[in-house]
Amino acid sequence: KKIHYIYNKEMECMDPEERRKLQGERLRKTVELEYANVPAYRARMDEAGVKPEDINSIDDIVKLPFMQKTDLRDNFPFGLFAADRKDIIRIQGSSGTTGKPVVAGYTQNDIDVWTEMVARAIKCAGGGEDDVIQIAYGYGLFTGGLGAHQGATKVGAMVVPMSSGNTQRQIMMMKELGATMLCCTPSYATYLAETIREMGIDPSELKIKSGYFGAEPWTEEMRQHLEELLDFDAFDIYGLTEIGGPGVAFECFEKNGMHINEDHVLAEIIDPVTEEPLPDGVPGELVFTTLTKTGTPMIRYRTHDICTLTHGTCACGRTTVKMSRITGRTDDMLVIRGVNVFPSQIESVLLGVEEASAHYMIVVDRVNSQDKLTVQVELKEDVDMGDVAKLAAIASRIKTDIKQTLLISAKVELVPPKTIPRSEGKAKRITDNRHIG
Ligand code: ADP
Ligand code: ZN
Ligand code: K
Repeated sequence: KKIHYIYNKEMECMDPEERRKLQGERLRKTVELEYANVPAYRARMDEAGVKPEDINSIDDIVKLPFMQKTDLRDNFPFGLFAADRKDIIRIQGSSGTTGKPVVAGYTQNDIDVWTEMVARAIKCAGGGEDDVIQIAYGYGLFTGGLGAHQGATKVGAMVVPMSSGNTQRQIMMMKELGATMLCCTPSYATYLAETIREMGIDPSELKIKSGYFGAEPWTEEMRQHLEELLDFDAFDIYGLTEIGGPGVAFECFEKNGMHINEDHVLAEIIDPVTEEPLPDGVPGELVFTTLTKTGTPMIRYRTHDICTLTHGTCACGRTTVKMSRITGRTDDMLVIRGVNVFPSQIESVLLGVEEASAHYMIVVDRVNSQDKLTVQVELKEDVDMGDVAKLAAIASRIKTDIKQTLLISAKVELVPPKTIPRSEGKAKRITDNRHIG
């Protein structure tokens, strides 16, 4: 049942030495562009005493300074753009650390590169002209919806841009239109699959053969559960807005790691403390350099995602390096329904609420395969716990503020003073009951 479809043999199955040469040339070009057009990074290169002329092969990458999410925030919104404003044709973004979203600008070239990366993934799972591909990722600033859409369009499939939500309608359309592939977050896929079963629909009544699921961590157990429910092949797909969105890496039928699109992005694994490169198989922080982006190129961008890399030729024929599933993060970012959430964002919302104390707890559960976010907020001593109407108004105000800042709904529970456990060391602000990783 394993069939190895390859969209771009030349690039995906390239001789590794030849690819390293190509990467070296593209790295040099990227660094030249960045040095010429992005003052913030030029300053950092000057400080490190490195010039574009010092970059003559990919081995020289270690000379270059790192970039971080804070660079995007500090230079928000356009400070890291390397292209002329008139050449930027799209903005995509994700939620960031201070309520300011992280945005990336795309030139036509960048959209084409991104589309190619997703097309490779879709083709790899058997997608093509005969397919009906249902996109149940959210459409909008979030890269999931449009990313999958562009790639599915590129391979010539009949695309059904459902966006996320409206579960009953999703299933009705899936059945009536004969969708053969599904793209969404793994938690939403599981919810859809479970609902399909609850509705008494047998997978044989559907035509779904495969799907790409990403934007949040998931496990091998979840894959097995999903594949049993829908009797199809479920694949992992990885990406991040800063590097170009979903499709940076994708699984093949071997289902043992995601192939990184190495002609477009260069991956490194480093020790997050010493910043030294780590060998294959040793878990560390994933660092990406874009090799072909012109809108917002990123150099040695620290993702905070933890995984391992494996080089070699895969049974599918690809020679591109594979990354393992993401097993954790080096910061306290939570990924809830595909949306990135930092506890500090919730804290800054609560700081603006007069009745709220500085004590809170973020609880994440998985109910019906969907992430549920609950924020427990301890009230100040002088709040009248008997005034039910007032409490309801406070809770609803906090809920609205969280939704506006984080773009995600949370349940808000107000608790009496002195009930959130105090800590003498590092405050424990998160209870994640999802057991992932
Ligand atoms: P995206 O639109 O791809 O979700 P974001 O910038 O919103 O991009 O989020 C990127 C982050 O989401 C990654 O750094 C990672 O933590 C998480 N992520 C994306 N895809 C996966 C995946 N397949 N497995 C685990 N985590 C993922
Ligand atoms: Zn493979
Ligand atoms: K995400």
